[in-house]
Formats: sequence, C-alpha cells, structure tokens
Amino acid sequence: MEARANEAPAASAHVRLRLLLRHLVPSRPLGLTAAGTPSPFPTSAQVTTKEAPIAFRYTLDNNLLSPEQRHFYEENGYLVIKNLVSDEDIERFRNAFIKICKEEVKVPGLMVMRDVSIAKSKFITSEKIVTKIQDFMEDKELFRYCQLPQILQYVECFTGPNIMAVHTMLINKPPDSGKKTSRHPLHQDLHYFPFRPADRIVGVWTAMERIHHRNGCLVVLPGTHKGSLKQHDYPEWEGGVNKMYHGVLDYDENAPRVHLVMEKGDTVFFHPLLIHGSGMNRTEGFRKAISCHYASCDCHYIDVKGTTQENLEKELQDIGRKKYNLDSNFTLKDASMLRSRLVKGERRNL
Ligand SMILES: O=C(O)CCC(=O)C(=O)O
Repeated sequence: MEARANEAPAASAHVRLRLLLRHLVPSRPLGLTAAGTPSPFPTSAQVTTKEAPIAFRYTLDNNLLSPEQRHFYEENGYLVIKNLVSDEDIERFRNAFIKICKEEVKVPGLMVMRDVSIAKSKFITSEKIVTKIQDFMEDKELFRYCQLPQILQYVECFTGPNIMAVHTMLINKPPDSGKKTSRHPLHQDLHYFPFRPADRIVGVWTAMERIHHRNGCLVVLPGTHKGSLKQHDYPEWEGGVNKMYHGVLDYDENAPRVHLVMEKGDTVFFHPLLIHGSGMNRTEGFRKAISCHYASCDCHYIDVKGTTQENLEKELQDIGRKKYNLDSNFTLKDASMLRSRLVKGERRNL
C-alpha cells in the first residue's frame, strides 16, 4: 500500500495537468490511444461520458490505454482486449501442451494436475487426464506466451516497466463428469501470492478457443478488486474439489456477476483482488486457456504467517514434505521465488 501513498501526488499533478490541457486542446476522438494513433485492439471498455477519476490507483500513466479503458479497469478490476494473441501462436501452445501430456517432453519444475473425478480413470497419457499444468517457466515454447510483446505492453500499464512473470498455467477444463468438479470456485488470486502491493500485480488469461457459458467461461464480480483479501478455503462441494482450488468463504451472493464470453485469442487483464472463478464445462470438449500473472520487480515479499494466507502455506508445506521430501520450513515465498522469471527491464526485489 506504500505505492499508493507515493503515487498519489504524482497522479493528482498529472490529472490537474490533463484538466488544464483539456481547456487548451480539443480532446482526442474515442478509439485512439493516448499517443493519438488508432487503438489496434478493440476492447471490452464501454464508451463512457463519465469524467476520469481524480487520481488513478490501479493503472499507471501510459501511452496505450484509452481513457475509457483506464476508467473501466479502475472501476471494474478487469479489461478484455480482443484478438490479442494470434491463431498461430495459440496452435503452437496447444501442441506444446499435448507433447507434455503425452510425456514426449519433460519440463523441470512443471506441475501436472488431474481433475479429482478422473484422476484414477482408465485414460493413459493423454490430454484427457490433465486439467491443468502449472509453472511452465522452463518450457521455452509455452513461456513464449509470457514474453509476447503485445501482452507485455499492456502488462506494463499495471506493473510499470520492470516485470516479473510470477505464475504460469495452462488450464484444460475437462467435460464435467456430472459431479460439478470442473467448476473453479470464486477466489482472489492474491491468496496465492506472498508479495505486495496488490495493485502492481496483474493476471492475464487468454482464451485458446471460443469460451462461453456452456464450456465454463470466467465469471467475475466487477469492482471487488476495491475490497481486501478474504479468507479462502475448500468449498464444501458434494462431488469434491480439486487440489489447491480454494474459494472465498464469504462474499456477497447477490453481487452482480459478469460472464466473460471470449473468442480465441481474446485476453483479459485482471487485478489480483478481483473475485472470479469459472463454471462447469457442459460440453464434450476440453476447454483451454493459457495464463500468466505478472508483478512489478519493485514488489516486496511478505511473511504470510498470521495472515489469511497461512492455511495455503501450511498445505504447501504438507505437499512438499510428503511428495518432494522438502523440509517443513519451506515457505510460500520460497515457492514463489522458484517459479518467478524476469520478462522485461531490471530484476529488483522479487
Ligand atoms: O480457467 C479457469 O477456469 C479459471 C482459472 C482461474 O481462475 C485460476 O486458475 O485462478
């Protein structure tokens, strides 16, 4: 939260300057970037007649986001950029994933997860038993996703110029077995991160095919990024819950929800406190999305002992002890340091 204290004077000076300039020059037409060039990617941000907020908190001054996009993220905690990743790249990521599932390549540090309902099923090595791969920073082909310049230029609007990739995933949501285990409970990603400030972290998630209500699109609770980190734990679902799929224990059930229907290549950027999850996959296909979280290199680690994140650290220590023979002092910070990679600028705190 120190960042806010530091940023406020600069931001308000910037806003005063903008107001002054608005009196001197006509405002630029909608659909142009701040640099005056046409915005290359259509966006989810609605055209609004609202004035810009007095000070921006969640976005940094940049030449890419239009005022409408910036205002939309500030208010809602997410922003969809249409058609940001090419079909060709997505096919390459799909092929790299299939090779991993078939065990044709072994990636150091990679975690391969199976749905609770199919973990012991008869399928052999195929994409049909893998629900998620995590920590693909050592896979050159998949990690290319985290380095795509068109993604990083948006990331920079939230993190600033020195950027770490802090968490990587490819999610392969299986057809639901009838037990509703393909759902991802509503959660805040900050629960998984032992560093701050939250406002300089951003999640990025790209649809690898058309993702809609039936195959389990993302569901977001707009504006919840303005709240605090809530207590998370396993929801009490009859059919079981996937490992590490913690959910927010208490949230306003009547809060408005938005289902993000996205085309292949569309990409959403979202704040780590935004409450989100995804629905059941009611189709026969395996719904794929690729994702990376980024943080400013200026973020600092925190000790999660005594916080709402302590239960996650304990679970991680348990898995580390049982599966990898790690000592019990292994922390969330240690895990985070292992999986983080510099993708732009200069490495500092993280
Ligand atoms: O892709 C999904 O179904 C949800 C992913 C997600 O929210 C997460 O892994 O944090």
